[in-house]
Amino acid sequence: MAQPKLPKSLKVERRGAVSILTLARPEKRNALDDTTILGIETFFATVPAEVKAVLLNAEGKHFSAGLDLSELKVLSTEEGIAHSRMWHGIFDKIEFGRVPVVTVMHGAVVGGGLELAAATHIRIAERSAYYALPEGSRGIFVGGGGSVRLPRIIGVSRMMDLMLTGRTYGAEEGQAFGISHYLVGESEGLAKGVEIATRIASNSPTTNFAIMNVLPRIAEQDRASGYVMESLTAAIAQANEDAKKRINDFLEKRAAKVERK
Ligand code: 1HE
Repeated sequence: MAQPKLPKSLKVERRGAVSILTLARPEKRNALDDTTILGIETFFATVPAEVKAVLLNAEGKHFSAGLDLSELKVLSTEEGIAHSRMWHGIFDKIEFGRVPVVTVMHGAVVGGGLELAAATHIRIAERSAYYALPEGSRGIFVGGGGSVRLPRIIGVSRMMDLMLTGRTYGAEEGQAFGISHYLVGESEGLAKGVEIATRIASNSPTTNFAIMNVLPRIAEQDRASGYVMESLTAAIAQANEDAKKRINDFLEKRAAKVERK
């Protein structure tokens, strides 16, 4: 499927099976206005079949300053609910979509910017990255699914600390707390991100689907249901032609070993 036109706050580039989506509104520190959020939805709804993973990154000194506050200041309560529900729908489509998403973060990863990163699957932080949820000091609340996703990543207690005190966590704290999976030097994020996204893109699509869509659901189920769901998923995945070929490749010494380099 050809990708439709996106707003100028988003750029897209292809590297093999990886599509790179870049937040490109650095003059507003990549604040997420409705146009950008709807553009992100369009991008993910129209990822071409040959794209097997997405890399999300951002232009300028900061990943994202979060929600565009100039739009929020005119919303009524009902409009505020609709606005938040719009973010929920779009971020859910990212989290439970077809393509795994690797996010490269640097500078401010704040409010809705952190919520967006949390809806993606693998996060890489450059050393300049820092995290904050300034909603408390702005008199608002997270609205992009942050209260659902972030406690599952960093715990309710740390999220309370971020929101009540307005403090920031640096890149190393973020790495220790599980916000990022990888911590790299300045300007090294893109290369690392492409490397990881390319590796993810080489997995079986069935397994990637199960990792993104089945694993998180099993983790939220009771054990008995989880075991049943796991058996079904494992049985479907292994019966795949692709799985048979990959297993044969290993047995016939054509596939890579699992070695620590
Ligand atoms: C913005 C926004 C924004 C910058 N909405 N316009 N997020 C925040 O509370 C974070 C607010 N932003 C900041 O604290 C700072 O901008 C930064 C630390 C990220 C960067 O500082 P700096 O000195 O590089 O830039 P700046 O001068 O503050 O901003 C440059 C321009 O971007 C300026 O506009 P200009 O027209 O005067 O040039 C800023 O007004 C504009 N700008 N951030 C709108 N966020 C779904 S619910 C989620 C709830 C939230 O995300 S709350 C968190 C909101």
